[in-house]
Amino acid sequence: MLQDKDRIFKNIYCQDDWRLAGARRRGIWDNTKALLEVGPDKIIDEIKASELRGRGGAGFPTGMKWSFMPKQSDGRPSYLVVNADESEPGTCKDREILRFDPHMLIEGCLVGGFAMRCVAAYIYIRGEFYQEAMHLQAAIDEAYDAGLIGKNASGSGYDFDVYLHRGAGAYICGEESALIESLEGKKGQPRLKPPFPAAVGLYGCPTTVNNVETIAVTPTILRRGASWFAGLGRPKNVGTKLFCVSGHVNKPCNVEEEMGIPLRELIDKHCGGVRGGWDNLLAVIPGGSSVPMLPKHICDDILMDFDSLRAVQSGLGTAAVIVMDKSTDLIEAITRFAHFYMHESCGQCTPCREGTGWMFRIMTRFVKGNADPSEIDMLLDISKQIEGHTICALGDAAAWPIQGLMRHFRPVVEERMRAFRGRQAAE
Ligand code: L3W
Ligand code: SF4
Repeated sequence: MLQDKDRIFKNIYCQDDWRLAGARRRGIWDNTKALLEVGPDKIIDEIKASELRGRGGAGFPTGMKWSFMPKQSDGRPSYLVVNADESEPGTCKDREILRFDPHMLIEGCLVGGFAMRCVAAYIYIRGEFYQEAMHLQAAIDEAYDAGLIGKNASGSGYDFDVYLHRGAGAYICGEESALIESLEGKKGQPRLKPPFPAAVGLYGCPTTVNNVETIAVTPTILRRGASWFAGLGRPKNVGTKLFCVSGHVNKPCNVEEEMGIPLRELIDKHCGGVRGGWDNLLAVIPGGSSVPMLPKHICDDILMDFDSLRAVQSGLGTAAVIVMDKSTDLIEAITRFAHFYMHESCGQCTPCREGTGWMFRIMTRFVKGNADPSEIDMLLDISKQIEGHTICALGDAAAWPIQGLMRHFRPVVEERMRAFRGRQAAE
């Protein structure tokens, strides 16, 4: 279990003031100039050495991503874009940073922006996050007034602006290239990659898109050293992580823990255990709605990190842990997700646009049991036709929860169909 001395996020429950005075008490903006004095390349080397992986869902190595940005300008400015469009069902970790510790993010923007030679950071915040946007804007204003950002930011001799942009409630705008389109004032639809944003991003300029949590942890890593961060967790899965635990636990919570904590320890120590006890557990979705669920026997000793969860055909995703006890209708739960992805598909790719609706319609019949068992294979076939055949990961995200349900709970689905036929025969 993570010790208090290793906690990066000290105000996720707003025990202290979120404004500048409170932030300074927690060590934020403490001699930021010294962090920058080592120069951009050393900062990127340090972030590489820390082995930090992106906290938005994909786990891409942050230092490597930063190193893709041009070292010499070809006349185009470079930008940092922060993805604060937190919309993944089950996920509410960035929200706590935005409303209760916004200066952590702003200081991270300065450090990351400086390392990548960016002129500005654009923070794209989910439209529904009204209070968060108000807090963040107030904190940005405080940082300008105190000379921490803007001209000669923090006395570094470097000019750096931070802009806040509010989204309008589309999940797809959390996909980095759709987010860039939306920032540019266009309809939020993902772009084909490559080119990746580091080559052609916002307004056609070199851009890095990072998640809120990723950017927020970087000043602490620089202050405490890459080896401290890399020493927490497990090889290639290091550091601390914010977990959001919801569903059938006694005390749902957001908590910072060491990467690689056993799922059972996370639930028992921080959430008061599963409702009705561990034996009442049916399944867990370990990383937000986009990753496949895991049945109890895998949950018994699974570790919460990128590689452990990938090894069991799931993923850490956004570390949004959705706990489902034996009272859960898993078919209905996954059908609810299917509806979500159908609704949020931007409609550009035929497999996603048509397939998400098709899968949802089949799943609604599966909820009742009004289907033939052979349709399970047809549904899986449709999911395979979507997976990997679309412009962005939303198609995969729609396919995986259904595949996870059938991988682990196919007999439950078949039994529902048998029961339906039995009822019909009796009528
Ligand atoms: C340069 C290359 N850059 C990859 C960059 C790429 C991006 C990052 C990761 O999806 C997942 C998704 C959701 N040269 C590069 C390169 N990059 N190769 O690395 O890229 P990628 O494509 O692996 O992932 P992604 O499209 O960013 C993210 C899953 O996360 N997810 C949902 C997340 C939702 C939220 C939210 O609500 N806040 O984060 C949960 O599981 O399904 O699989 O920057 O440019 N060769
Ligand atoms: Fe749009 Fe779906 Fe294609 Fe993504 S996969 S670009 S959401 S249609």
